[in-house]
Amino acid sequence: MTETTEQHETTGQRKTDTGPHRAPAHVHADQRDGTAREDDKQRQLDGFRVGAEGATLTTDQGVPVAHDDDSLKAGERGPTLMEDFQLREKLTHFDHERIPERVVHARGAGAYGYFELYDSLAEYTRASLFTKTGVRTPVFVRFSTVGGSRGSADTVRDVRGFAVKFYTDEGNFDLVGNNMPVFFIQDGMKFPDFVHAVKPEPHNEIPQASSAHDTLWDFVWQQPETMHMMMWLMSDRAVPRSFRMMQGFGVHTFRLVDAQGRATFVKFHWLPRLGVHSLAWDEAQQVAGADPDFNRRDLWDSIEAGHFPEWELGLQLISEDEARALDVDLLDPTKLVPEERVPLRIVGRMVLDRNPENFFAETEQAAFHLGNLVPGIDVSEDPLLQARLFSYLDTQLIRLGGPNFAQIPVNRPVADVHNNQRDGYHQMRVHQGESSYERNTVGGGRPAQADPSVGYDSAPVNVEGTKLRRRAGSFSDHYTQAALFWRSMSEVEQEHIAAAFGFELGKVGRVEIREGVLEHIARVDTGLAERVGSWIGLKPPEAEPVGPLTASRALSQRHRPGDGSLCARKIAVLAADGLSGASFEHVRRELAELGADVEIVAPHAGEVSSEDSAGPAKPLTAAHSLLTAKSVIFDAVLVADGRRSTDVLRARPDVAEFLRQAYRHGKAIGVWGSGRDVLAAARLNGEQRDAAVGHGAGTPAEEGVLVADGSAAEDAALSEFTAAFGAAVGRHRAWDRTLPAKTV
Ligand code: HDD
Repeated sequence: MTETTEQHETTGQRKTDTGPHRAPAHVHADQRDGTAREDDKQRQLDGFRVGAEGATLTTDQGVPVAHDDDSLKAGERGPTLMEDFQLREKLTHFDHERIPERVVHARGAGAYGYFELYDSLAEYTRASLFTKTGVRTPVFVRFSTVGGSRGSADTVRDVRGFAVKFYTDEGNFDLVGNNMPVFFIQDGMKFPDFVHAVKPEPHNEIPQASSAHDTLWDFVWQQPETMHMMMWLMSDRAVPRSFRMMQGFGVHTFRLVDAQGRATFVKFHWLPRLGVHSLAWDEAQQVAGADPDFNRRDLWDSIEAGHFPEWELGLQLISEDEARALDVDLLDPTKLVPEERVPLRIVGRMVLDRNPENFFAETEQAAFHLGNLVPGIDVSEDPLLQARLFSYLDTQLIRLGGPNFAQIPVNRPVADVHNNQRDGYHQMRVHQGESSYERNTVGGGRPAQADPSVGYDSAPVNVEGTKLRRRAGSFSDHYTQAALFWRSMSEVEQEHIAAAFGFELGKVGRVEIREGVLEHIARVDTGLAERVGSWIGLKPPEAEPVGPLTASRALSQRHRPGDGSLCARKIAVLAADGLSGASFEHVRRELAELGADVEIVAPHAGEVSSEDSAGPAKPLTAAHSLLTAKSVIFDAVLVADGRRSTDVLRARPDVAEFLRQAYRHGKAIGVWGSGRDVLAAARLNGEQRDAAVGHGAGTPAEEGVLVADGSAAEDAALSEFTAAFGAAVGRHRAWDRTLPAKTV
């Protein structure tokens, strides 16, 4: 233990908490010009960070260990002695190294950063985080899947958790949301049922991290309030390309409360700078095998590379009067308020600029709680939200082993903590003084209750009613918004939704469940039910269409393309010995300048020989062989020029498959010089490709397929090609190319 840690642990939350400051490793100097607040959390964590530089191995008691390879035995070949305290301590610690995984959202990845307010909401709330413009409030964010175990794959079809902990100067505020704006159920009473239904089935614990099984769809059949959320779950939103490319939503309606106690309903939205982008379902399934850590790795790598993920925070602010005029009940978490009806007010941005240093200590031990509220922010009467207020604190008690988990470094507020909550497992603070109760005279009346002007106060909401167990009548329409979502989708998105229903119901064994769900789908849209029915061999029943027939453009991912930048997009360059080094370097440099991560994939990893017109040139390095790199882990593919290289590539079936797969998944494909021959040999789409090859530099032969003519030796032509290719990658996919009518 370092001196700093020792000092920290005995001084608790006093000002000495903020140990020696170390600049976050990956934050550029010019991005550190905010107020000091941004660094408060990192300074606090510094006091807990322990490095091993120059250290000697010791026991937990600090006793130096000189021999760590053998246990203490009675004779060289004799039994191990009970008195071997080194062995016992080592094994005991190891035996207890696991804590229960989260009962939902077990698999996740987190990062630190800051939230910066640029539009004050002082007219609505007294929360300092939403009133002091320019201030950077530190945050820790954890993204997650919901159903899978801690070791499950990232790219499964699922909702993604989007939990943000704001370390404000008034205490921690947690916004524990998802990447979808609605939820499966309306009342927390059904949460354990829903989770039991979606998790692996109890008799054989199959399937892992998948909703495609009987019990989940049985639940859907029996509980049609799920229908709106099931539309989202069957959509591309459930297979995000990257955590950096997801929207986030607080889901419930909350309240902002001003100093006079006036409350305004609020819904929180996070908008990714890179736009909202997804994987193709076929691709997502393959990535789960090729790189189960795909989303986690992407988050980590982009932060390490300095491409800091960024979101804007948008709020829908709704007064009590406006709420009454809406045609949805704001307390129903299966409903959203279309942005066309209540536009977003963009108030700030969140940037994630630092990876945790230890997964267990920080990400695994992070404890979020919907009830972590700060003055000026309050909950609503949404019955799902109300149940959550109980569940989060409760679950942390078992998961983190006692009531002192708020003292774990990642969970500690940067605001001072003083109260009379004492003792319990793992108390880290040494409280001084004789009193541990409030009100007291023995301890000088301290800690004293805060002045009402700074203390937390609930919104003075009028509540009265008769005790009853009943669902509000205003919650009863389960189909209109599901239909709104369907009608708002582009042709490609609709195609994916229909196929997803077909896939999931196709995995359901009981025909009565398929039929029951198809009836619900028919009530959403008969055309959709026809398409799903054709996948599962059932004729859908007749159903009246729900009305009114409206659409919300804002619900379609197509309307959120993002800024088109290539931040940490992964591009594979197919090449073999003899590639044209100069043109490769030219293309690589220009794409890297746009932020892309360009890697050579060759028949073998390691050194690849290169040539230019004068003969052999400086060898290049292949990051992957064709064995370790599948097309699915890249965003786009290029085939490099170089006759010797392309002669090898065009004869290889794995290269053809690489290109065909990228093509099927709508990815940008670019070839220059003799790379054209490899594209032709791959016959991406039957014979069609042969005819298409032969356009000028940067001219798309087809959407997202770019071919540079000749040897593309002239720099200008190659730059034109690279720019056009970069733009295609920035558009994420040529999705229309993948529509069934357009593929053979
Ligand atoms: Fe929950 C974890 C989001 C409904 C009970 N939830 C959890 C996490 C997220 C959400 C992002 C992971 C936090 C982390 O990264 O550690 N949950 C939601 C959203 C919901 C929702 C957006 C609906 C709008 N949850 C919900 C209900 C209940 C819970 C109705 C129970 C009544 N959720 C939990 C939990 C978890 C949890 C059991 C598991 C681990 C944890 O809390 O810390 O308490």
